Amino acid sequence: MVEFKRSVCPHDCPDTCGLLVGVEDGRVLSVQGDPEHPFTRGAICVKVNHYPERVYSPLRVLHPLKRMGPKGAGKFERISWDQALDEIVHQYKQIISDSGGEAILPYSYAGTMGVVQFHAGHPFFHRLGASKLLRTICSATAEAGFAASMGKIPTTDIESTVDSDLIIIWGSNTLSTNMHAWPFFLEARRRGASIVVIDPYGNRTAGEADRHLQLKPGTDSALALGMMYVIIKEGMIDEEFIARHTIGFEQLAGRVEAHPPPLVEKITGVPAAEIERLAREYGQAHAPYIRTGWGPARQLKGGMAMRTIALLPGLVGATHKKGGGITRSTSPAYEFKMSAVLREDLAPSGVRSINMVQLGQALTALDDPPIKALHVYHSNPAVVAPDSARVLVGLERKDLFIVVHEHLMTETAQYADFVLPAATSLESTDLYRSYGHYYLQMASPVIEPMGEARSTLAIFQDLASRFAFAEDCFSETEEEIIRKLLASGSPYLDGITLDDLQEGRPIRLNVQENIFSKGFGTPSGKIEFYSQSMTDQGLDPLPNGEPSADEEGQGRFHLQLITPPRRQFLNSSFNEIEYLRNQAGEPTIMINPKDAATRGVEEKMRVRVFNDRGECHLFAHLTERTAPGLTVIEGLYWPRFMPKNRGVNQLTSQRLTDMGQSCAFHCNLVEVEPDTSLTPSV
Ligand SMILES: Nc1nc2c(c(=O)[nH]1)N[C@H]1C(S)=C(S)[C@@H](COP(=O)(O)OP(=O)(O)OC[C@H]3O[C@@H](n4cnc5c(=O)[nH]c(N)nc54)[C@H](O)[C@@H]3O)O[C@H]1N2
Ligand SMILES: Nc1nc2c(c(=O)[nH]1)N[C@H]1C(S)=C(S)[C@@H](COP(=O)(O)OP(=O)(O)OC[C@H]3O[C@@H](n4cnc5c(=O)[nH]c(N)nc54)[C@H](O)[C@@H]3O)O[C@H]1N2
Ligand SMILES: [Mo]
Repeated sequence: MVEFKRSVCPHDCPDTCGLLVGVEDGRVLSVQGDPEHPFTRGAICVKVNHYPERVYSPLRVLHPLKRMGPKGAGKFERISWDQALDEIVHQYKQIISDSGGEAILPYSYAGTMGVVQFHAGHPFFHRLGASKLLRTICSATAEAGFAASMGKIPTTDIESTVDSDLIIIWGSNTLSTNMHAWPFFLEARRRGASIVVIDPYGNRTAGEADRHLQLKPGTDSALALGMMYVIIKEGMIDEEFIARHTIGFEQLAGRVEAHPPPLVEKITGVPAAEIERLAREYGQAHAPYIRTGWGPARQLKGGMAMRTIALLPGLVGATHKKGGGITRSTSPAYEFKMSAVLREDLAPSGVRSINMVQLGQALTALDDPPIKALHVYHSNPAVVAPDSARVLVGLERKDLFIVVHEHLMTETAQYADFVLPAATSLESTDLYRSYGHYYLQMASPVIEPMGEARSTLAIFQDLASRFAFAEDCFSETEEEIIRKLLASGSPYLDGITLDDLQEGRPIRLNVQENIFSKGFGTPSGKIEFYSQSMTDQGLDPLPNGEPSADEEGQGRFHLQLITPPRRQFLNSSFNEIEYLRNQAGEPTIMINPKDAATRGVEEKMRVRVFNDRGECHLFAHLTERTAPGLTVIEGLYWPRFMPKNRGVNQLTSQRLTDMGQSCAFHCNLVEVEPDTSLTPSV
């Protein structure tokens, strides 16, 4: 008989869905949404709907494997756990005695968002004295830019937006990447709100919106300043709110003077009349609301872009209007006692940090000591990290020892010396926060681990015991760790216990109806139009409308390229599912018909896309959904499913953004030409 068991989606997505998993005779038959989850309400995405095909994928790694052939050739033999861990420990000890602990680099990100497993390697690598990894690849810039204006605080509850009368979706493909927000926006629309999308291309969400402002990538700060110009000039500001809850209005108003809509049109490509119209709607709405995505921040000046967008609510008092406000992330409300889990105190003082965005550089150019061992888990850097050509040169180094824990035989795993089989979320215990809603949920295993798969925590505890590390953290169970996490004293977690969580249902945090009612998280406690902390970082204290630009190859490569997510994949995950690959279709580049015509490119033609960093091959899709001068590649296909085995991150750069040191994934210049090499398509 099929039994339905509660679980939680572990993937890196704001929605953190409640799941009901159909299990019979210890086998997962189906994965559905849990109708009792108040935010996700029984709906799940097409990806997780196909989860059984991931759990039982022919590419699933079921046993520890040791490399047999040359690096990257994908030839492995099955070995025992003891042999694998003994040999890894032997190598690490050798490297530490030859070159010091810093020659070892952990590389992990958000394969699972479970708080326990996500952080399970931190104490081990700190105790080992390994180089620290700065986990900046995704949200660090958005977070830092937003924090300069409003502080590092939780933001508007998406559920409250049903009372908004103007919803601006600013650089988020909500329908694909945060789909459970959409029903709340639709309810607001049913009650009279309009939905406006601000995005460089006509993504799925723009297709369903009332209006789409198609700005040039990297010009958000200018656009927001243009809106401020109209709001201030036409007297639509909330003076009382500004006096009580903000600082620096006079300086801001001075800066805004230089951004009249006709000038902003030249920078952004958005017609001045459209800027004026949106500014008036925003200034006059009863409860204007902004959903910011991560897109505006994936630019070289992305921190400034997010900071400027986050100042708009301050002009009109939107944060204190029911239904209004701004949502970036909800995660700052999950105030766990992280120090007990991270154990940074175990790290030797002064140990170096390496930014994960610059993996290519770290593996090929770093000295004193060079990286001798790379330990990858919860991430697929051969595909997701920028500047793949450099990353691959690094991974191919014969003197680099690589360990990869994975569910699947990914591109990265193929370079490993040892591949360790990882348990999925359906096979392990964890606690899940969300960055899109305010429900905390715990999941216990619903099936036994497949093959010899083990959880991240179990693997690191076994490695620690081989090093004879004696601290408590190397022997605690998931439940003990969760209990520690909850004991932070945070009012948001007040009253939530392990016992409650073990029942498996989502539990709402103690968030007040207006999340901003306690003020803002900046040094002044107010929204900072003028920011001293920006000055302290050597940055402009006021919003600055200069656009972001890829400086490499200007004048030679004439098309901008953005590389946003695709509905059927989650970053590089879900490529393993044939159904989703078929749904995604062949990898394509969207190009405006005008740009295609001048390059002799026709619909469905195979093209070479290139710049100084690298090249990849895709199929052209000629469409007005992208403006002249802009190309779009949606989704991270595994290189093995791309012509000539080259992924899109061949084209992106390791340069760091202005704030938070993240990656400018959407700030690239490329050229496109017909692919004259006649290899048949994949
Ligand atoms: N189906 C699916 N869902 C996902 C993911 C996935 O890969 N697939 N990824 C997950 C992860 S890890 C994350 S972080 C989130 C990301 O979710 P999003 O924020 O939706 O993704 P982004 O890549 O940041 O791109 C968002 C939008 O920003 C636009 N954009 C690019 N440059 C600019 C710019 O300069 N200004 C403006 N205004 N817009 C710009 C892009 O065209 C895109 O439509 O989604 C999560 N959900
Ligand atoms: N060009 C371009 N590149 C991008 C982006 C973009 O928009 N454009 N988006 C960026 C963003 S927002 C992000 S967040 C990063 C994401 O980068 P990653 O965090 O590396 O994301 P995934 O590609 O999903 O790879 C996660 C891997 O972890 C594995 N995994 C999942 N669960 C577990 C587990 O429990 N244990 C172990 N051991 N492994 C597990 C999965 O099988 C998968 O191979 O990519 C970035 N890269
Ligand atoms: Mo991300």
